[in-house]
Amino acid sequence: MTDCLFCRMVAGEIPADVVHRTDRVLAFRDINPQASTHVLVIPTDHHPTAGALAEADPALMGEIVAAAHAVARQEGLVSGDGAEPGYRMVANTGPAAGQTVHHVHLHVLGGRDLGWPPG
Ligand code: D5M
Repeated sequence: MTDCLFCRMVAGEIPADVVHRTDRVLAFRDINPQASTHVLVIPTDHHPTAGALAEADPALMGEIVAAAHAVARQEGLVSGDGAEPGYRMVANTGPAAGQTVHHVHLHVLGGRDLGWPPG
C-alpha cells in the first residue's frame, strides 16, 4: 500500500533504524521511544491489526512474535531461559488503544520498570 508509512519503510522509501530483518519481518527502532529499548516489529506484508493478521496468516503472526522475542534477547532483555529482566510486547488495536499506524506492529519495550496497568 503506497499510502502506508510502514509499507514505505519496508520498500526503503522512508529511512528506518533496522535491528532485525528477514524476507517476511522487519524490526526497527521507534522514532518516539518510550523506554531505552523501543522497537517495532512488523510483517513486510500489509495487514491492519494483529487480530486481522492472526486470522489471515497465523504462521506470519507467529513469526513476528518470535522476531520480537529475538529482538528482546538481542537487546539483553531476556536471558537464555526467557526470563530476567523481561520486556513488554504490545499491539495497540483501534483508536481507543491509540493505534496511529494501521499496519500491524508489535511494540517491544524494555530497559526500565514498566508500570501496570498501562495508560
Ligand atoms: O504506534 C505507532 C508507532 O509508530 C509510534 O510509537 C511512533 C512510531 N513511528 C511513527 N513513524 C515512525 C517512523 N518514521 N520511524 C519509526 N517509528 C515511527 P501505535 O501503536 O500505532 O500508536
